[in-house]
Amino acid sequence: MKDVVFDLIESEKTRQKEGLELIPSENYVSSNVLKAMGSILTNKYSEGYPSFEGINEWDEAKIAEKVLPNYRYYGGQKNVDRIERLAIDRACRLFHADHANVQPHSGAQANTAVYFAWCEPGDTILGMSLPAGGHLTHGAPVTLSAHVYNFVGYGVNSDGDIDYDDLEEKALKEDPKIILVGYSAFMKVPDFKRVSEIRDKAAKKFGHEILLMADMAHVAGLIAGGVHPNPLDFGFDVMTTTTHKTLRGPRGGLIMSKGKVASPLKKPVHTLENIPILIDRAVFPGTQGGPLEHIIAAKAVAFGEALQPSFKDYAKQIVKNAKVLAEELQALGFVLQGGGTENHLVLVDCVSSFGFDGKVYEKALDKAGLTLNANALATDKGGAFIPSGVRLGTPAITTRGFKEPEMVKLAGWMKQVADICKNGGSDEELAKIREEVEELALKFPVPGI
Ligand code: DSN
Repeated sequence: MKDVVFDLIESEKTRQKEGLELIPSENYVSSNVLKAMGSILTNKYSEGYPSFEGINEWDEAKIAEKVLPNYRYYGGQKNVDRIERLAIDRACRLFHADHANVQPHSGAQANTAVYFAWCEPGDTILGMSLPAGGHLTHGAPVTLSAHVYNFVGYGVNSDGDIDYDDLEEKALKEDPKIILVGYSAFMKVPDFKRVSEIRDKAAKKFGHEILLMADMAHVAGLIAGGVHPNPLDFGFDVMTTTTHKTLRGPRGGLIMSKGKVASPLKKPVHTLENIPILIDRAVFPGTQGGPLEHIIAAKAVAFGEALQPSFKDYAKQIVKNAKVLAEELQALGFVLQGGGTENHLVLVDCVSSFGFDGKVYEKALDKAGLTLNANALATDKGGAFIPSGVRLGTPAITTRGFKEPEMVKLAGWMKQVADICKNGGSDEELAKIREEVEELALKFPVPGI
């Protein structure tokens, strides 16, 4: 008997093919990534870790043929160990890290593990506040992170950039154990060097080590592709990310670190140098059980793809497309937070642009086959329920092969939808735009479908 779930998957395939995906945190994976995710590796338990011997050798053939010693709690690990080692080594190569933990099930799990590795309950963590563009797990009151740790938020200035003076003042006042840079709705390139200098100053003042952490979930693919600076090159100790956004891998998390790599079996001294082992112990057994080896295999495949020269072209095109889209929208009268973009993401201030909120615009765009999400702005009084803006980005459409001319078309449709909303237009008018969107979308296939 055919399960109705498969009918729904077919229907979702059609939605993905016929519409345009503009949510800046979404992407389309390759058929090889899909193949690894759907493999029999899901049958295997493998709590623990493969050996870290020979790390940084980057000798894939050797890893593939050698049976490695391991730190696992179940037998039958010979293939899983080699796959996980490949994922670790490729992640280290991509991001200039000394060590990588590829087991976090998500970005939220990755962040939780880092906090748990370095902090005691009640310790202070300095992070960008949610309304300013930070992530839920950076201390939003409804999350576990805020329940366990004392999060202090810094904000953005009127240009939409990090308010570095605010960050410095709080770092020197609040005695943080972690300083965290990362965001979900931010269109500037952070000054990692400046934050690193602030950390050093605060560490000197308070007389203890402070962990410098970057949550680069949104821009990891841009870093891998060489079009965004890498925090690990600027004195950061740890970088977390999801693997499914610009990085174009399976849905999951990843933690990269600088420091000494050693056996996770023995509890190390609590120093920054030992952060790789502290993190491994915090992921398993600290906060997770069995790793998802089918997802880890898909991560390895995606990292392999990101190491290819073509990925650099992809990353470059994401940013080029976002810049053209931002310019076109501005030329059509859209007000953008930050006055444009330096990465993959654009934040439209709908209230200032058209006088209606982001939810109204999101719903109308959806009817026209354009998917994005309503988003609060830094200055928003309405919060997450009546957001003034919408957030959109170019990673997914760039994967489909969209270039500058398609950005011009897209901006035009967005303007038409805004005008229809403003003039109280009908669903029929939106459906007409949808037909045009569909016609263009079908000319650019979605990988794996
Ligand atoms: N939910 C993600 C985003 O859309 O930005 C953040 O984890």
